[in-house]
Amino acid sequence: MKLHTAPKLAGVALALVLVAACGGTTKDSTAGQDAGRGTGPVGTADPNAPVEEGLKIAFLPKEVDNPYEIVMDRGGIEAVTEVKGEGKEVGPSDASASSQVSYINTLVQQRQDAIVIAANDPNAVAPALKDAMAKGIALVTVDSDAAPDARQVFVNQADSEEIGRSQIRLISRQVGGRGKIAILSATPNATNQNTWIGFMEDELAQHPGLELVKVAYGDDDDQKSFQETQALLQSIPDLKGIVSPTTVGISAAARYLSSSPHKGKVALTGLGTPNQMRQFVKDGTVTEFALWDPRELGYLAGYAAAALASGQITGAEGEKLKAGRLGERTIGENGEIVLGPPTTFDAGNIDRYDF
Ligand code: RAM
Repeated sequence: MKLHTAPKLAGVALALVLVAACGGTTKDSTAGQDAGRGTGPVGTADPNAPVEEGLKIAFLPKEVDNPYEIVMDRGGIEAVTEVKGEGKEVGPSDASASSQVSYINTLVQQRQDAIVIAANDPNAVAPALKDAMAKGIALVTVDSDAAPDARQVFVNQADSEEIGRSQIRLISRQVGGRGKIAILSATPNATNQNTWIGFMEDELAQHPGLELVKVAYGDDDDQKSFQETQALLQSIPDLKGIVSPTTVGISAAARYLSSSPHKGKVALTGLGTPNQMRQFVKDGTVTEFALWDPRELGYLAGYAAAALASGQITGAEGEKLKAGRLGERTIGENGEIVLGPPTTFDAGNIDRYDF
């Protein structure tokens, strides 16, 4: 039930009247309607509703020091600026399960119009997010989903199954289809990494020569990821490859490998930013890895938040989202919007990317 979306219809109706009357709508002009959001019956979207001006949209990353999340939220704020809103980023300094809860509560008190969150744990944040929605705040998850009933829309970077399966295909190619591999993940609770790892495990059935011997967790902390890499190499002497589906993990693992005797012998792939991985591709530590553009991911989420808060979309399957320079996207099953397929980077193309 998307209780929080319905009273926007009243806001939309009023907005349309205002458009007719004065040629535009602003946040203040519909504020009275917004106060009632979250109490009426389920509504339908009005794709022609104007995006309200002055929307307050907050971005809550997994953790504020993660370079990937910084770029993503910058892209989100860019979108909010384009629609004449006020965007900001606030968040915890660690990616632990409950670290975001107090931030959500503060954003509710501040009466933000929308929250865009990369959830550190699907369930730990759910009660606070549901409270936010009940109070009329539009809720978007991006990058890492929360429980589906605790948000309206999930902006996913790419098809989760394809991300997971392609990670195993990459490592299989790099180790010649045989040998022990390990995964260096982010936190044990991360929705996105756990979803991808599920598909990786599934894909392993197609690669009988590969043996997944351990899943380690670097907690999206650079130092811990570095140490976990060292521990993997010491405890599994015949390890052939590491898959790290986190930009923090793969860059720390590459740094460790690049100055160790394992460089070029133990394969490393995963999800990394070209800017963090460039030197390790050039020095032969890494041959191929993948990612999407985090700036565009945040940008898409910013547009989704503005469209939700303005009643253009409700998060129902089939609705269309107008997303600035990205054009139009259709909302899929379970309120999911997908950015697009990831790119695989190697020595031949990495210099063409700057993020
Ligand atoms: C890290 C985070 C983020 C993930 C990327 C690939 O920055 O875990 O959630 O999407 O890696």
